[in-house]
Amino acid sequence: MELHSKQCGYFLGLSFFFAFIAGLASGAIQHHDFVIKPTPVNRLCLTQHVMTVNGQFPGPTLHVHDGDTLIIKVTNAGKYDITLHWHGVRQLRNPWADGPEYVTQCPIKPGGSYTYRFTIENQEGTLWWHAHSKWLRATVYGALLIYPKHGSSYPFPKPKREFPLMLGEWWNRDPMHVLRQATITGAAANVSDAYTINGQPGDLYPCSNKDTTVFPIQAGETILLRLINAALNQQLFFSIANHQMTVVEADAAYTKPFTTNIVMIGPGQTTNVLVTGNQAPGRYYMAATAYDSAQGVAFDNTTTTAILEYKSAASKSKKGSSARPILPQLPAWNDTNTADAFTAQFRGLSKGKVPIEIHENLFFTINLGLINCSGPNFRCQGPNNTRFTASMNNVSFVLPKRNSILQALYQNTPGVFTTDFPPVPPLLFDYTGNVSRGLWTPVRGTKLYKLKFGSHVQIILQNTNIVTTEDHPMHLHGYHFYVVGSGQGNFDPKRDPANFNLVDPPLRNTIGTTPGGWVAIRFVADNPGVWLMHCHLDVHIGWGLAMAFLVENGVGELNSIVPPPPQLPQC
Ligand SMILES: *[C@@H]1O[C@H](CO)[C@@H](O)[C@H](O)[C@H]1NC(C)=O
Ligand SMILES: *[C@@H]1O[C@H](CO)[C@@H](O)[C@H](O)[C@H]1NC(C)=O
Ligand SMILES: *[C@@H]1O[C@H](CO)[C@@H](O)[C@H](O)[C@H]1NC(C)=O
Ligand SMILES: *[C@@H]1O[C@H](CO)[C@@H](O)[C@H](O)[C@H]1NC(C)=O
Ligand SMILES: *[C@@H]1O[C@H](CO)[C@@H](O)[C@H](O)[C@H]1NC(C)=O
Ligand SMILES: *[C@@H]1O[C@H](CO)[C@@H](O)[C@H](O)[C@H]1NC(C)=O
Ligand SMILES: *[C@@H]1O[C@H](CO)[C@@H](O)[C@H](O)[C@H]1NC(C)=O
Ligand SMILES: [Cu+2]
Repeated sequence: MELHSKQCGYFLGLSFFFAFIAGLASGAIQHHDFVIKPTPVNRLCLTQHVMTVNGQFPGPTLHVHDGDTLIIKVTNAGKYDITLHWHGVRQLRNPWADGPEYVTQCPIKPGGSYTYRFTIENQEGTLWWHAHSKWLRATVYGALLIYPKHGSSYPFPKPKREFPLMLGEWWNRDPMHVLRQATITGAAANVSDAYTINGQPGDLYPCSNKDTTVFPIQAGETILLRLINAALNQQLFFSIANHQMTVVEADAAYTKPFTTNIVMIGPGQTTNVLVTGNQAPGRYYMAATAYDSAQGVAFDNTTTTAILEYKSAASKSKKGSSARPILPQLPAWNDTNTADAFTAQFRGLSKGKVPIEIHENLFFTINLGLINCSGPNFRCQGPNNTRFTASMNNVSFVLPKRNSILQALYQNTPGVFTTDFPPVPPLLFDYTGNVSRGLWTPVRGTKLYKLKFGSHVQIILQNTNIVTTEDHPMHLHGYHFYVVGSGQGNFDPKRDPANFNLVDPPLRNTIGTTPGGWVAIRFVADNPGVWLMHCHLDVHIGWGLAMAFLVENGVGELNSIVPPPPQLPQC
């Protein structure tokens, strides 16, 4: 085993499978200090102080190998409560490091700190980290790149160069103020002013030209782009002028390669693509714009660009002699057919086995909703004097305030949560048809669903036509899952399972529910803890589009939650 330059030291574990016992890891140990602080950032002709990690926007990229342990001390030198989430890291038996505020921990208060310790176990590829409190992740995010263990390699030829390509969303206001305004008014939040690629909006926006992100390529070589959708509220289409992309991995799981002109990527998802420099040397735009499936709802319809630049063309462009790069053709903002056709192409290359026998057959509706409003007018600015809400199985998720769910579970504190989340909708109705207005208002609660350790779980995520149908990118913490099927309309339990892919379904941690349709996922509940499942459009989480699983301990210490780390923040 060789020593990575960034690594402070390493231990040899007995073997990889016992790596996590008592914090002993088979990989290297990396220490990082993350200081959250307000930092001046200039975008779109305006300088704003936004929260960053270590003054960097986007935040630092973490480079690790499978098996490595990360010890990240987070100090909050900002003015807002904050937590960090390591999106897609399984955190086996270690929910204490997962991060969603009031779910697995109380937030880190201004002036406070908390050290996240976790080991990457049997995962490779592109993941990312982000704040998991309110809307702070608008600027507090970065890439988490997991390379294969030393001595092993990718299941495709090693690319000449690799780049994270993070899609983001930018407001000309403090995103926390945008959220606060929406919380007060009950209306949809203001849409963003720009999308970004690695923090830069690109040439199509004011005052952005000179900082447009450039990705270098040499004629004939193949590079790897690690796409991450870090936008708060928007699925995005991405394309590169004149260049095809070969998808090889998503959400840190390898896929059977397929070639495409267009990628659709939802918030929370990652997609690795290979790009070959097989066009006339020059400069080509890469661009991303909204895929929006909701009816009659405002969205940011702008386009962010970066430049794929052949090295032989770079010197010419510096002299200012080159023409404007050509733009790729992007689909229309409402092109659900293209979005769904892209997602349907994924096939897994994973070593694991799809659960066949199912112990927990769950059916969750994904609903928007409206609350009839009787308060003062300024609080009722949703459609027709209402406030927006959202729910799963008609329960709008409420975060506790006095404690985190995990701490309450560990300390046996009653009154923080209940375990009566319904396994099926409390009311049967024509989910994707014309839903009677009387069904649009959910109940509120902090309801969890209990799973026995090791149980085989299937969930049908059914989109509904309450207010509007819409593609919701659903993310499950602590797990990745097989996406075994999807379809239009209402799921039919008699007909649809016959078409499930139980041979080579993709493994994901975030999957969209096609507007007015359903998606079926399966996983083995082998990771005890409290694990949030939620829509990764932050505007919807705030409305309650979430639930959580309580996965019970198995037999013995090796199948149980590890003890909490020292200095866990208190509420
Ligand atoms: C921002 O949202 C408020 C309502 O919350 C609305 O009145 C206002 O027009 C919005 N501004 C923009 C620029 O969309
Ligand atoms: C984006 O939306 C604005 C406001 O609705 C509209 O004026 C503009 O034409 C749209 N732009 C594009 C490129 O669709
Ligand atoms: C997409 O929106 C345009 C208007 O912007 C409309 O003409 C078109 O029919 C819509 N397409 C679909 C598939 O809904
Ligand atoms: C608001 O009310 C109008 C008029 O009654 C109706 O046409 C519209 O569908 C309503 N909108 C919503 C979202 O309920
Ligand atoms: C939907 O149902 C409501 C009553 O529940 C009815 O007034 C309305 O006409 C229906 N709309 C359609 C398009 O069927
Ligand atoms: C809310 O108001 C609408 C009429 O605007 C009505 O159809 C619906 O039943 C009401 N919902 C509740 C929960 O009171
Ligand atoms: C949700 O629960 C409320 C309160 O019981 C009820 O009025 C409403 O019809 C339910 N809606 C659905 C979709 O189950
Ligand atoms: Cu959503």
